[in-house]
Amino acid sequence: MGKVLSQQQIDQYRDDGFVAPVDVISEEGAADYEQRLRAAETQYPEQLNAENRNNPHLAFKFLDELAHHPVVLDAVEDLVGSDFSLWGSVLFIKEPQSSHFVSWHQDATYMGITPHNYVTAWIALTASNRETGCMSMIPGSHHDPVQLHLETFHEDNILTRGQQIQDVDESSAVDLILNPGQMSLHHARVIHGSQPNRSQRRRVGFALQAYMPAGARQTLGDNYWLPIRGDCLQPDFIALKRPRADMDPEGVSEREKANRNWADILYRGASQKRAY
Ligand SMILES: O=C(O)CCC(=O)C(=O)O
Repeated sequence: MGKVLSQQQIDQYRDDGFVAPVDVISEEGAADYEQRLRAAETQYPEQLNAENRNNPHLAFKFLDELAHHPVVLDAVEDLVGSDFSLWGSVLFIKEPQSSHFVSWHQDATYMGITPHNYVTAWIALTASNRETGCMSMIPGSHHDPVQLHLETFHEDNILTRGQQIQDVDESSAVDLILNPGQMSLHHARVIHGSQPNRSQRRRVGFALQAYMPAGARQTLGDNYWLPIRGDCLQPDFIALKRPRADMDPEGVSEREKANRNWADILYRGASQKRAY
């Protein structure tokens, strides 16, 4: 038994590479965060849009709050131990009746972080289900190495390179149905993807991507990290700061620095580069 996860959930993560659903905040709490997000998108459209969706927790206090939510951190601790930091975050938003999707992929492929023992917490701020385009996972696929990804750059594919693993056996896929305020946790190598949002509602996921246990390090770019719990920093780590308010100028510049570094890593050697 962990601090938040049951022994069965911890075993499921080890065996399958993911666990869901885990309650984080109430549905009302999630609706409140979603409202704050919408207000921030309206007020700062150049800071929060489909092409500027990475690391918003470094510039917006209400998202930093979610990244430090004790239930999220306790669940992560149950999976990776008590010393860990946060690499980044992504807002995965699918507008109502939009064609955007996420192809089958493994996060570890282009992240540049080794070893692959890190975990993403994906928090649903609105309902994530088959109709709105929830994530699906291939159980046990994290036991295999990183597989060949075809870089499609498909315009509806939300992933940076539209990277896609071919010939995935979809018959074993598990859909992660989440109510607003619930989260899923997934391993760096588990194969996953998601379908378009065919509903009239927005699907908003905030992915803390990812929490890294002590010892994990960036090998392709600068080692920028947000220290989270315990003894998590190494000598060449550069610690990022937390924002003191929404659009705190220091936070905005921390985010820009981290985003430039992340884009360089994600597009290293790519034949094309998109705006995010
Ligand atoms: O939000 C989605 O549909 C996909 C997110 C994803 O691939 C991830 O969090 O690793």
